[in-house]
Amino acid sequence: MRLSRYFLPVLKENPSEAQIVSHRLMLRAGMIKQSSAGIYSWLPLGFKVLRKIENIVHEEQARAGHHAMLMPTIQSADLWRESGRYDAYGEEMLRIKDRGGRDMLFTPTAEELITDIFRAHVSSYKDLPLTMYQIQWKFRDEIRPRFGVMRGREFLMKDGYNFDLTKEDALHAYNRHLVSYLRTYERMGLRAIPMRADSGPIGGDDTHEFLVLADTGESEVFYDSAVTDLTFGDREIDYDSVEQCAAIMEEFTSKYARTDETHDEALFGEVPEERRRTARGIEVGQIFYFGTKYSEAMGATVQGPDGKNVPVHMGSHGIGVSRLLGAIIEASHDDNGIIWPEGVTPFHAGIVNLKQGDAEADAACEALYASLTALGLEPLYDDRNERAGGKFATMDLIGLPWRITVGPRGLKNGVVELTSRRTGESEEMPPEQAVERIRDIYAGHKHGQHVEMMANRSFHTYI
Ligand code: 5CA
Repeated sequence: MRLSRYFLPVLKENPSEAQIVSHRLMLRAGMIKQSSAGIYSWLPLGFKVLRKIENIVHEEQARAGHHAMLMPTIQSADLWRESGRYDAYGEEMLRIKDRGGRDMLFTPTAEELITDIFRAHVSSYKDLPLTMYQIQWKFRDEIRPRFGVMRGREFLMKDGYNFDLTKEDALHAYNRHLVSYLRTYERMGLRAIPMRADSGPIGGDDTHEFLVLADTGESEVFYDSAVTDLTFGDREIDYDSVEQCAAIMEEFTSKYARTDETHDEALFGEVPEERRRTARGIEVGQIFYFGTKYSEAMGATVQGPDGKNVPVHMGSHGIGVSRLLGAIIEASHDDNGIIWPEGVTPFHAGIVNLKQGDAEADAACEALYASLTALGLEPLYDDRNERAGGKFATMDLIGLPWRITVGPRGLKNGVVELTSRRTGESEEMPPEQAVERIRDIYAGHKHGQHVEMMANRSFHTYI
């Protein structure tokens, strides 16, 4: 992409309505624009990152054996009356009437609709286990939408639902989700810690939230500092293996880590004092096992091996896809702007031309642009007629992890400059070498950036 042709409405001033850094930077970097309280348009740069995050979620869901699907945002109230949640959900649910006076609603979550699909089509235990998920917009009429995409009213969520014959099978599905979420967040450059939580309006006893530690987080959390040393890395695991998933679940959840809703002072007191931490966190996902709550209420049964009909055991599993942009920025920025982790960066590298119009500099930039593009990478070339300082400020603000700076002086010696956004370190090298370095960084990137780029094509060919 050439910046002169891109739509990147950056703001020089700090927007006064933004209280936290991620909201401020998303507005300043021209990623989002508020349309009404807690409802945002996604401008090209923000939308690109949103799609990258979605792609990682899709890939990791596929790896765990879950099936992608899509359900409507507007649903009939009737199903919600069956489960008893139409009244129970309260003011957060946006209720609508259609022209025939029928009660409709904008989905805040989709347990009822998926259970209705299940009961219409599945009647035997032989079709289990089954997990389906979607990435779809949700609406919750939050009392206090704030912090930009962090607590929106309209927000993008991955919601997945498992159907199993027995409680044991459903608990395996729960563990499998936990494992796949660990991997999902790490690919986004995040450390999200599973913490025992409260189930709220979804219901059930077993639930963990995934929290990214940040001072601006809305949740108060208590944990044993040993949990922050755990990483999933690029372990190969068999998601069908009950033992492997249970072992990872045990490894990541046996140490004390709880949100304030489930915090237990006495238990916390058993953690060695020097490892006891109280902090704030951003909830980027939550998994639930709620057994037969919905299947019993809505008659979702299967015939078991003994010929008897039994309600299926279920759970639901959410990832805050749009909230993740805010969480990643809270975890990765400096005074000059965003610092995107390689896994989610909107462009792989920026090219800054220090002297637009200089024949040699222009040609070198064009050559870099063509070489990176030919490798399947997406560069952002700042080809505007602007001062170098302004170009650097824009690149720093929008946070591309790598920048190649090209100027007549360097070119006289046959070199360009490669700069890391994270460390600020620069190195001079011939242009071909800079291209190779960027190629290697993304090829060697954790969990296979190559696979991710292939998926970009298959999932979102319309971009
Ligand atoms: N049905 C279940 C799981 S699919 C469910 O709705 N879970 S949830 O309520 O925990 O939401 C899942 C995730 O969506 C949360 O962990 C959070 O990351 C995100 N989320 C929830 N409310 C908002 C909001 N108002 N703005 C942005 N993200 C939100």
